[in-house]
Amino acid sequence: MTRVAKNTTDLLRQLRRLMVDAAVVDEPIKAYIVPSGDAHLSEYIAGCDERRAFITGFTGSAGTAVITEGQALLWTDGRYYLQAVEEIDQNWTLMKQGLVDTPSQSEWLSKNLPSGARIGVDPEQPDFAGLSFTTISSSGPNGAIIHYKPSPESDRPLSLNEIYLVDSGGQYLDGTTDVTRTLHFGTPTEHERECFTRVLKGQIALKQAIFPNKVKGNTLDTLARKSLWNVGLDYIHGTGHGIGHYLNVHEGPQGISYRDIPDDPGLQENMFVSNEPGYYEDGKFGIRLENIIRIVRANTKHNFANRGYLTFEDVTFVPIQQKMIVKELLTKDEIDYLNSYHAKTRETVGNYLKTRGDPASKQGLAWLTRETEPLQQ
Ligand SMILES: [Mn+2]
Repeated sequence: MTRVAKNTTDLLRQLRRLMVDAAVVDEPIKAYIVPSGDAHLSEYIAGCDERRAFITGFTGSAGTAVITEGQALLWTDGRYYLQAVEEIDQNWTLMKQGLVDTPSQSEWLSKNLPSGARIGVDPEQPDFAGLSFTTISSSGPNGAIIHYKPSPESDRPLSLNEIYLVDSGGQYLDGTTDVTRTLHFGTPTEHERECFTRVLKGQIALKQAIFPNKVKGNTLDTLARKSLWNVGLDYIHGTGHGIGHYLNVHEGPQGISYRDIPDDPGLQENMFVSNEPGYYEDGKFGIRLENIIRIVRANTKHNFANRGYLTFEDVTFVPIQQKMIVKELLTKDEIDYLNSYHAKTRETVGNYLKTRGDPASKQGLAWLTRETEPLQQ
């Protein structure tokens, strides 16, 4: 089979320009590594993951490219020496992996780069496959429409005087997400803050529930409403739905609702459900807070009838806006929960953002740090 080498002159020129572009990297990158594996480190990968083949022209299943300002090198093993020679153009140097004279990538980099030089690695492609449902992004009275879908006819500009609600989720190869946050960009009214705080108290009460194995979600629903009911408020949707794993974002049979779910088999370890109480005032605003929670074993002092006891752990980590909270309405236990939730959010999301050097991630990290400050008792 005769192969034709891919002309990579333009591609390399573009990549080298990006490696020093201040809008993309805050410090110039001296070497850029493009591995051939996908996000799962598989050797045989889908077309969309063929980044190394794209930049080098070499289509074999194993190989790593290293690009510096002046050189472009391809490491591959004995199975592919001949194929690589045919597929790479004159821009590339073949590094025959496995021969005694061939340095490893790290040996080559440490010998050829100045000390302290920055190296970039093509990020393992995120597993994002698409949205899990149409994003609900609603301002002011649109927020009171529980399944509001933005449209040119109903769109409203964001403002400093109205509550903003966003409910969004994605499909990832390793899971499905669904998260709602409610924010105010100006100064919320006392009433809006009280309603928000009561919704938050409901979300915390459900998250902290301890319950016997296989009780129906129906029996827990009241916990999420109690603080609203106390002052004569309520919401007319269920509190939690099951969620698929790279499947339907609403997936039964389990659920947490004031309505009876006839085929609910009862809540069991390792099921995932949403925890999303809300409050809506027609023509004015909508409030909803939604996390996905996982059912885990609880450590109880007793174990009546040997049923086993369960509780929930949070798997969604996004800050809860603190200006919306009336601290005096929270118990010490609720403040402790919120502070530990925010500490975990800062750690989990913050550590991820720190591994990325781009300006947007830096901005995100500064925002995250501000929004997860502990609430003083
Ligand atoms: Mn949901």
